[in-house]
This record gives sequence, structure tokens and C-alpha cells, in this order.
Amino acid sequence: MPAAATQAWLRYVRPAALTQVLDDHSGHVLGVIGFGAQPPPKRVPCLSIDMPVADMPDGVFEVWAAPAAVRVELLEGLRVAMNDGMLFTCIEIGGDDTETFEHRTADAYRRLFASMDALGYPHLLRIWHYLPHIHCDEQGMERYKRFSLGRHEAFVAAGRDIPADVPAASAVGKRTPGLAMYAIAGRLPGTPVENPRQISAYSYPAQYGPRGPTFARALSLGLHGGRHLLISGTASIVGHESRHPGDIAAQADETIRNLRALIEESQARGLLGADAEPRTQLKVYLRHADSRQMVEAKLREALGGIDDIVWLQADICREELLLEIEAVCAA
Ligand code: 3EB
Repeated sequence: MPAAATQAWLRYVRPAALTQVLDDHSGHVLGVIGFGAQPPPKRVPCLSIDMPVADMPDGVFEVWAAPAAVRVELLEGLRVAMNDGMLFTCIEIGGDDTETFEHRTADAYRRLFASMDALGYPHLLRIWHYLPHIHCDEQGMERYKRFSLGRHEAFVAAGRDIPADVPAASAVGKRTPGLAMYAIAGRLPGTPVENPRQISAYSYPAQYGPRGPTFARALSLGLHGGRHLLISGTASIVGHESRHPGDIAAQADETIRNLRALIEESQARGLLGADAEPRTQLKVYLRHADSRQMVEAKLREALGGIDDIVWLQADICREELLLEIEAVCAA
């Protein structure tokens, strides 16, 4: 085991450094996600998401690696990497437009849950969804709402307990065809953390769709000898309502208050060391890339311990929202 890989399980890597990082962690890489960049063909789960990275024209790679050695299997058409504690997989669904996203999403989740159950990692911990043209109308319902409906159906069909066994999640739009998802599942469950400033997403009123989004605001894990907090995509929402439509600066402030609330709630419950600011890695989705510098100044002022910020340009799942921020925190 190379020494570097014990320090963090998530790294953001520039294209020029990828080969070296993969070599350094050989046998320990769970998966590689390229944003605006194509991962090299590897045995491990890989995905390329055609999404602009604001300050890196060559794109960036998100590399998940772990201290325990990884093995890879193919199941349900998915390439799955596993070690003692966790499973990692990527799912891509092509651009066949005859089926609605409700069915495509339910099918993707059915394959995911079937693989998890067969391999013995029944707890979905973290999932990312990149939906093409997230706002488009599909037979009278917005695609994101159809997606939420199909996801809820899949959780019920697979016998998952809502809300006890729901993952942290992100869901944003991309501009090219194909649904892309990647996920981390565990042998053991995480501890869900909700935000006292917000209604839980799975309890949203019906105006956001016939079924609410099935995710926890954050999930706390004991892992690699420390506490980790996986924070879902977080936006300028208080209660269930979007705040500050059209005002990116005020949305950034509100989103930061929500991130702080999740960190403080976790610390108060003993789920993230309370004596120091956590080390934090952030992914920021901006509807308009030109707001990056202003948002970055606010983040650096409000949060100590920032190790990485990756800036992606994406549509956020409510049309009035201008940014969404996800985070991985380590005590
Ligand atoms: C929200 O809080 C903003 O549907 O999986 C953030 C993270 C959002 C995940 C999802 C949606 C999702 O409702 C949107």
C-alpha cells in the first residue's frame, strides 16, 4: 500500500497527473470519473461526464481510492469495484428517447440494488446523478420530476427503508445525451443527518413532483480510522422553498448557511470531531460559470479547512437555483 493513499480516499487530479496517481494507488482504486475529460481504459469503474470545468479547460478527474485492496466484477452489466467495506460502480444509460426518465431511472436503480444485494453491500451511501436536459418536458412532467418518481419506485421495489436507508445524493443537469450515475455502497449503513433549516427532501410537498427526491441531506460514516461526512448537493433552499431567485450572491450565502448547519448538526451529534474545522473537499455546480470568483471568496471566508474546490457548470434541478454545492468532510 503506497503511503499517499492512506491520507484521503478522494482526490481531484489534473489530466497530466492521472497516470502517476493511478500507478501510485494501483490495486486500490475504486473508480475514476472524468469531468470534461476522458479516463483512460482501466479495469476499474470509469465514467466520463461531458461537463465544463470552470477554471480547468482540460477537465479534472475525481479518483476514489481506498486503503484496502480492491477487486472488480461485472454484474447486471455494471463494472463493480469492491474492498472489505465498500462497493463502487458507474452506470450509463444511453440516449434512447422513446422511454421516459421514470422508467430509465427505475431500471438503472434496479440493476444497482440487485448488484449491491448479490455482492453483500446492501446500504447505498452516496450517489451522483447527471441528467441530460434536466428541465425538459416529458409527457407533461419535467424530466427531473419523472426521475424522482422512478427513483422512489425503485427504492420501494428493492425493499429499501425510506428514510432510514437513503443515501446522500447529487442531481444536476448536463447538456449532452445519456444519464450518468455513480455510487458508493457499504456493508454497513451510514448515519443520516438532516438539516434543521430544511424540510427533508423525501418529505417535500407535491409541488416538486408526485414523489419527493429520495436522499438524505448528509451521511456520516466511520471509515479509514476516522469520521467522514458526505454532504449531498446543497442549494439555497429553506424549509422546502427556493430562496433569493436570480440573486447568486444571496444564494451562495444561504447555501453556505445550509452547509454550516449540516456540519454543526453532525458535530453536535458526535458524528464529526467537534474540536476543529473538518478538512473539506467541495464540488460546486454553477448555472453560470462567471460567478465563480465571487462564490469562491465567500466559501473561503466561511469555511476553514478547504482542501479542494472543483467548479462545474451545470443546470440545477430547480430553474430558479443558480448553484448547488456538495462536500466530503473529514474530522
Ligand atoms: C434540493 O435540496 C436541491 O434529487 O438527488 C440536491 C441534491 C438536489 C440531490 C436529488 C436534488 C438531489 O432539493 C436539489
